[in-house]
Amino acid sequence: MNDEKIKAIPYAKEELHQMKIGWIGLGNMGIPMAGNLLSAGYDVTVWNRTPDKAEPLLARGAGIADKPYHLLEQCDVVFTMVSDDTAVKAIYMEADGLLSGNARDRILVDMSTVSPETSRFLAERCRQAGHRFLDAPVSGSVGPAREGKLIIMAGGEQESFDRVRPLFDKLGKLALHLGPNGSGSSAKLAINLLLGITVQGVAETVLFAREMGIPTEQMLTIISESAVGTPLIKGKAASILADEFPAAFALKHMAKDLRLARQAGASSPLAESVYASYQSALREGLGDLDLMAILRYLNGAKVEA
Ligand code: NA7
Repeated sequence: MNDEKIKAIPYAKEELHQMKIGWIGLGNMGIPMAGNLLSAGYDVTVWNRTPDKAEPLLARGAGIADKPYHLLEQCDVVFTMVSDDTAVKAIYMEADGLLSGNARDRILVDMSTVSPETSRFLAERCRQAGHRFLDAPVSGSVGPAREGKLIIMAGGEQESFDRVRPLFDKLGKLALHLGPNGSGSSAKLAINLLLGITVQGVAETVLFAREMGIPTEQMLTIISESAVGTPLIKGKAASILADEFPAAFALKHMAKDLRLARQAGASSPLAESVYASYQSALREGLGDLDLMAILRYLNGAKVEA
């Protein structure tokens, strides 16, 4: 690898805004995140499989590339924020993919939630192509993404992390370097195991209380004010009361994360239990709703039993 060229990537404070940023993946998370980099004054160019989704960002001054590898040629740092392992591998490895062009010495940052194995695979392919790679998935859904308050868990070389850090600071309230490639993805699977368990725990508690005649609104207040009350539960209360679950974090993504955690070796009683229920909810067509719709699935399962 040509280290001189890598050192030439501008990262001195006054030069940061000269860095050209590429952003791939304009879903629920990608749009507000790329938007925060634009708001911070960065030069951002985007690519999305469905180009129409770029329009709100183009209206705010973003550029658009017609192929992922063109984006890499134009940019110093390229972020990906897409659905899953298949999507991110396609974006890196396909004919028009990031690694198919002639660019060298870039920093590629995958913020999607994928398996640690996929992160290590992409890191190695990037290394072979003369680039550096960070796996840097996030904890937090659309609200924190909009507010720039995500938690970013990164794996890869410390030096790459340090260079990208000012950008992470625009996307999140906390960015942690956890170790070599794959560490970020591993930490993400662990925190999302807790998220899946917590959300199912709230759903089970509300349903149990309802069965005993306790009104849901009051039960949610009790939970929120108790020792286990969290911003998550407060944030989901309106949705539970309305029985409407527009996706802040889609249930299909939680089902994927629990599957990946299981593949990575999570086999505890709770991990097995939530894995099974989110997969069943997915099969019942609840995947595009918010993960809190696990309540609807559990309620249905209770009625059927
Ligand atoms: P969304 O809102 O479902 O958005 C998914 C994005 O991934 C969107 O830009 C998709 O493009 C893109 N995508 C999906 N499959 C592909 C393939 N095969 N090729 C290229 N692009 C693809 O997800 P979120 O923003 O909520 O979540 C993103 C990640 O954060 C995910 O890993 C979560 O678990 C956490 P489209 O617009 O459909 O063309």
